[in-house]
Amino acid sequence: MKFFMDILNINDVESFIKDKKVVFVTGVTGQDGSFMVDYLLKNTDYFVVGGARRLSIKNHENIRHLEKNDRFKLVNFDLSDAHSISKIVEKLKPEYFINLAAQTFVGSSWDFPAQTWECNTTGVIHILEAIRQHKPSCRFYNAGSSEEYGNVAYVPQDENHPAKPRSPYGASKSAARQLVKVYRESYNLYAIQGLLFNHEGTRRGEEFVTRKITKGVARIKKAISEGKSFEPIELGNVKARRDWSDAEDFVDGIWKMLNQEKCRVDMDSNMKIEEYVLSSNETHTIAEFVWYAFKAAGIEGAWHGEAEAAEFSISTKDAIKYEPVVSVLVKINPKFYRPAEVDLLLGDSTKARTELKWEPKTLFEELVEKMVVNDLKQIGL
Ligand code: NDP
Ligand code: GDR
Repeated sequence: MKFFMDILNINDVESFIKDKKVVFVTGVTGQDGSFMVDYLLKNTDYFVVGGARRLSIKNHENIRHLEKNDRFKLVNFDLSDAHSISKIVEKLKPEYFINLAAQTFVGSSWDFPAQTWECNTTGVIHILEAIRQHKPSCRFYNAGSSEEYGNVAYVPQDENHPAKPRSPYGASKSAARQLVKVYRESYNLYAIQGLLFNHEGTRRGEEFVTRKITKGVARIKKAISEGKSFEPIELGNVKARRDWSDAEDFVDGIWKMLNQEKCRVDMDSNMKIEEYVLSSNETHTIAEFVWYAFKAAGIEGAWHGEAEAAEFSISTKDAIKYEPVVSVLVKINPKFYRPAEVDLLLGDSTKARTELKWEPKTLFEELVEKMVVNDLKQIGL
């Protein structure tokens, strides 16, 4: 049965807070938000309030483990509602506001360009305005993305790379970055937008390519182990390259960006705060991810063919072992192609590693394996 936690009205949350110091995190039903809450509960003494919206089909699986945590509450929150955002900041007076909510799926941003803008850009104005008016000392983090780089000008991409977005999503994040900068400089707010490359994990949404692959691998592994036939995984552009890391490593980087030592200064002078790239500094194609994911499930395969005719199938020696159920494991379906693609992302996070002493702990192959093992476990393997 799907799990659902009570979402409180802001006035009800006030009674839990009393004089406690609060961190407000949005997007807590998603991947990063839920990991951020776990991180804060483990590493700080703050009371954590999560923003979540009302859903007709209720699914709070990523925060199920927090149900009985007495330092965590959920409050009604929607990026499109300026009034409620203002009320949240006014009543909670949070020390930190960490905005990890967004319309996050790049592919859908062509279908819903206005809604993407409304959430990812206008929503950020609502937050900045609320902070400016009700708690200007609140430290604000907004989630920026390597999608802002888009059609990259050079490789690897660092903090100085220009914005060249290729999707309504990338454009919405790029505009939000400018707004965060304008508010930071105009009102001396501690407001930053990190530049985060792809990060994945066991709570990754199922439409993103990594989780789609690892769930597909688990499904196929189960079919094979039961001697049944299976449908291949269908993907779009498998030649695109991404710089993938573990989301659990990135929440630490976000918290470090929000607590830059040199910024603990008087509030009268303009604060010198920096925005940072977080990345693994490695790049892999989707095709490589497929290979590693099947390998993690004990299935050796290889790619054959080009473009729409490309297929990933079980290697010959294993095919004999699996006959007669063996078929193609992955095929291309052009319906997953995007109107415009970001072909190559490769980050350079030297600045974060040097100045914040931040470093990703999980390597690419370990990340793939962790996701596959989790999905195998979820279906009883
Ligand atoms: P998810 O898709 O896992 O989570 C998105 C969250 O946003 C969900 O909790 C969702 O709630 C919430 N949300 C969506 N629309 C609204 C709205 N109108 N009002 C309130 N909440 C809303 O994303 P991630 O955790 O992966 O990403 C976190 C942030 O980091 C996002 O801003 C994303 O754009 C950015 N980012 C992510 C990267 C990645 O690789 N993961 C890389 C770079 C940037 P619900 O459950 O109700 O849908
Ligand atoms: P991305 O992630 O667009 O990088 O955005 P996604 O996993 O959706 O796509 C990565 C690459 O894989 C290609 N691809 C497919 N993608 C999906 N979703 N489904 C497929 O079947 C498929 N086949 C190939 C895509 O074309 C693309 O090149 C993520 C999100 O988390 C954003 O919110 C975040 O800002 C960026 O990462 C950094």
